[in-house]
Amino acid sequence: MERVYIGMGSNLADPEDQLRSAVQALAQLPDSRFVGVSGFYQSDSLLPGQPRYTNAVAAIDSTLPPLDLLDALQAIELDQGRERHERWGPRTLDLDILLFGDRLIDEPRLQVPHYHMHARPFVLYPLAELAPASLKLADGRSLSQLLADCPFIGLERITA
Ligand code: PH2
Ligand code: MG
Ligand code: MG
Repeated sequence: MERVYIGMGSNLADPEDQLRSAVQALAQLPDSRFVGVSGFYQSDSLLPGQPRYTNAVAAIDSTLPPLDLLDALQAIELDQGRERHERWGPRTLDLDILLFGDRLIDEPRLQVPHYHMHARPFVLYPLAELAPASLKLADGRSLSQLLADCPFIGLERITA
């Protein structure tokens, strides 16, 4: 079993409900055990002119090969009405593999650790609810060091 952290985001069609449904779907993944989910956070989209996002991070333990997990996550995205028109367009559900054990994956369909996670408050703060502060990311910096460089700005935690 490897611990996998999954970033979740939605900015269409009742985002909180989308994330709750996604949690239910993650709990049904084969060869995997659901570990937990962070609180939900709202923030402005990185791209101007889009609705605000709701984000959270989930943790699972899994023996699925990474690309099989990616297929399963993309099936959940489609099941919840994801339509891919433009890169970074608004979406009902985005499920990103952030970390997969301590693996480094660089394949056309999947790069892990996720490229932009190191500086995104809507990824790092929910991740910190689930992962140890000593967790090392690919560049050798720990989660606590990354958080120190990533102020809690523009984030609003919306669940207790
Ligand atoms: N995802 C994007 C683009 N912009 N902004 C926020 N606040 N949260 C996201 O998850 C997000 C974004 C593309 O994946
Ligand atoms: Mg994303
Ligand atoms: Mg994505």
